[in-house]
Amino acid sequence: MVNTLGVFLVLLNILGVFTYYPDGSSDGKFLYGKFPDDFIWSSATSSYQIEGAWDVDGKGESIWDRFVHTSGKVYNNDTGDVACESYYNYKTDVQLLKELGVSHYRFSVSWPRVLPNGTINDINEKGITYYNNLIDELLANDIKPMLTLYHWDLPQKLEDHGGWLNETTNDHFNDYARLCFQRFGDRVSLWITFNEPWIIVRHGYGYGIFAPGYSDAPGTKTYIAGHNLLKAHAKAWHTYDDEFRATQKGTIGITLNTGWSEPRNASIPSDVEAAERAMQFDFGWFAHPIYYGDYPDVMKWQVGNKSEAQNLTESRLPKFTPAEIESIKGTSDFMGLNFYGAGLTFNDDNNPVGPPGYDNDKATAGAIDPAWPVSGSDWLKVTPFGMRSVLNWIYTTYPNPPIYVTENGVSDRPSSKENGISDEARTFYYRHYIDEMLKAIKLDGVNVVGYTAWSLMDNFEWASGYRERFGLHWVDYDSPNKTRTAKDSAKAYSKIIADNGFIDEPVSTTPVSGVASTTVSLFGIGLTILFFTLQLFRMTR
Ligand code: GBH
Repeated sequence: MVNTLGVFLVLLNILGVFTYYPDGSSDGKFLYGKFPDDFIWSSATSSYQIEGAWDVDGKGESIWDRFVHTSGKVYNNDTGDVACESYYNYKTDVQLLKELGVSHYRFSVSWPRVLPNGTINDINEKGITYYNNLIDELLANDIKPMLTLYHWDLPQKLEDHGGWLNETTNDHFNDYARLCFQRFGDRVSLWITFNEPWIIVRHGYGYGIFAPGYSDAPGTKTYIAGHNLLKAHAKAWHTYDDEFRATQKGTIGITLNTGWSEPRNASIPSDVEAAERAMQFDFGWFAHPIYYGDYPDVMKWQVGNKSEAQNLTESRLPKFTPAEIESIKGTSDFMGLNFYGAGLTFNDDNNPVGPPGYDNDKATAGAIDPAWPVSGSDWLKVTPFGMRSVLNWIYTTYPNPPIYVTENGVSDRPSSKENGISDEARTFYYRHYIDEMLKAIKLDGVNVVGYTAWSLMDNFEWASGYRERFGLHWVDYDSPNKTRTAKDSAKAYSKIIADNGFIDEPVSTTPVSGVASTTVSLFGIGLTILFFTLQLFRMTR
């Protein structure tokens, strides 16, 4: 039976109908086995999402403080003013990590907490002390810090001078980075410059749905901000490389996010081309300069042509000087990857209809398969196969960099604490995404060195406020200490860590879709035929 279905699905793949299986895996199987002995297990948070204490002990205002205090920007007008109050509860957080059994903790430093006006002229020692205490507490519990310098909370004072649209911000970032290397580098050896430049510029400068809230009508701000972020990243990398690496012996890289763009129909060449173009626009935009010095050709081509059609004399995509190309090339000791889910991609020359800009330049559109299990976030569908695909794409597109998965996780919107803690859907998600990562390592030879679950606990989910919960731990926002309670998924993740993988024993997981994941059933075949018919229907329309 298993083989019959397998052959059937392979045939469908050859026909190009779809390249993933009804259980959401890449090959219809669950792989048992262990991760490499030195594999790193971690969990993550970010400063603005958990710390609270937004105006305490000399902290300066950040662009997110300003944004959330502007009515109508965030769901329910929620703010991070208080959040999980990790500024006071950090010792509890460290105990949660210890309980999980992780070897690393990925957190971020709030730039305006240590430099209230963004510049080195005014150092807030109380802010430094907070991070020193956190780092010491981690080390005392045998957990290594993985420190992100910038997870979106730019000092508002720098925004007042143009923020990431003004190149002088790069120099301030470099000063801030150097200060962190000086003050924390004796105990921190894993550094991430920026978290998700793509989100920073697309959401913050293109659509205005994230701080600082610009809408990019002329289609230039997004690219200018991205250009500056890349140069700021390279600058900080060189500062570490020149001044600290020899003594501190750490590594420093960047974290990029991408979805996985699966061609909507693998037998339609324009779908295949569009999916690759989407990957280049989403991930290649930042990764290509870091590995090869410059933007991907397809981006230069698309933005150039579209700019010409607008009668502009120059492309809206800025150009690097030869010296900049040289200084950006090779500036990531590892690749940090934040991955959440896949989508089906096809060509769309007019997407979206409207003003020129990044999405119009990219000229692709996305769809989802209605069979994919949903999450608490509209943008996130449960698609484990995407993890293996994206890791393989990075492996083949770039010179086989060591990859840290720096975020992966799923949200829900439970109606009660009880429902929130019995989070089978999250357990399903983690088991299957981590298993696809295991396949990428074991079967495909991808150099994945670590994995980070987002998030250690429920927290302020940006424009979605507190409605969407991503935590392995439930946070009681109404309780005085913001009490954290382990969800079932925390226990499941702990077991994976303790086993360093999946031990071959009968496990029963309840897939969220209701389709049995490990038992191959007739229902699976029925579903497959349904997809097939749907695809045919789409092709003949
Ligand atoms: C990461 O962002 C962040 O690093 C982390 O802080 C965040 O909490 C986590 O993942 C979960 O979101 O595209 O219009 O639907 C991932 C990027 C940011 C993508 C929010 C989706 C929603 C707005 N996500 N975005 S929209």
